Amino acid sequence: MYNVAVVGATGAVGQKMIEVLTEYEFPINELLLYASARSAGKTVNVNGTDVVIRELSDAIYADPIDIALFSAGGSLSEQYAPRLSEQGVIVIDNSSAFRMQADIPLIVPEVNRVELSPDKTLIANPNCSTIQAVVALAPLAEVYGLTRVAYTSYQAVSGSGQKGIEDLERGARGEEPKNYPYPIYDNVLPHIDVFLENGYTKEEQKMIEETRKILNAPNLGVTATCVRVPVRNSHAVSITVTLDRDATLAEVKAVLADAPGVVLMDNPGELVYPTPLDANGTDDVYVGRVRVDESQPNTFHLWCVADNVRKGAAANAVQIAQCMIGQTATK
Ligand code: A2P
Ligand code: 11C
Repeated sequence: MYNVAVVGATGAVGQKMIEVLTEYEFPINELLLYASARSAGKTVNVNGTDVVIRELSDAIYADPIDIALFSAGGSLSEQYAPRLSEQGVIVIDNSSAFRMQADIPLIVPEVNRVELSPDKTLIANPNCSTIQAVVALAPLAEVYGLTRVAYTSYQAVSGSGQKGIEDLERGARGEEPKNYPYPIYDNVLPHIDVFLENGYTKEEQKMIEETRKILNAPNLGVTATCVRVPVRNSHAVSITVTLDRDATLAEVKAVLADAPGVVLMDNPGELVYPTPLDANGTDDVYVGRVRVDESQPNTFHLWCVADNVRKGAAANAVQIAQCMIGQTATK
């Protein structure tokens, strides 16, 4: 049994972490919840027990924590996670603060859990749109090798946390947005996170770099266009993938049907393809619309959908924790 901390326990992802820990019956001795001074002293009912929220401060270093799940933003992770991990706490960080550091594992259990080791106690949880895409790509990478990947994402407002959801609701009431620069209601925005000098957004750059790191393919050609859509929850990613070796459509579908964490939902004749509403509340990655890209050799299109707050964040973090304590990752 472990003492488990959730840092950012009142946030969209933090709350889902608590829910997933309970649902997966994670072996918890004591659950310690941290948030800002605004929330300190409030209680959260977990499995019938009221847990008091603590204010995040240096006092955390003296608290009896075995495993800490961080989702309170990158700067707080930078401030607290390294020292806790040096003290031997297993820290799983949902921010982008450490993801691209060479000595820090960036883990999606279905793909690269072998990179976990007991002495690396600070572990990064990837970006939500990257997680679902690599779950679909990894089995193809293993069997055929990948030459090039092009993503276009359709990302739900819950990816921006509560303030994204509120902007969608504001728009539905005819009010102006407060979080996004333009209305998200009745609209789509080709803009997630800040713009970089090369014209990409930071979200696009994250998808590119994190894909290469997780698939252990530093030279893989990857490009991305990330788009915010007026959907409350669950991201979709359209993937165009060029394989190193020849494959038929039937072979590609068979590999995906067998892949861990993937549910193939692909029967256009019966109008079977995944949508965000299918993925909500689940931890699988749904793949459909698998077809040959007739414009280029050895290239396939995939449409993949997953719950960005669960598999894209909270559930993936808890699954990493399960791997670290030697449990089989649950779904
Ligand atoms: P709080 O609710 O007290 O502000 P989200 O990503 O959904 O916006 O959630 C952010 C999470 O990070 C919340 O739990 C929030 O707590 C927490 N948080 C924000 N700022 C701080 C801070 N300065 N110290 C501790 N936790 C913080
Ligand atoms: C979004 N993917 O949908 C983002 C949210 O690096 O963990 C998660 C950002 C991150 O806006």
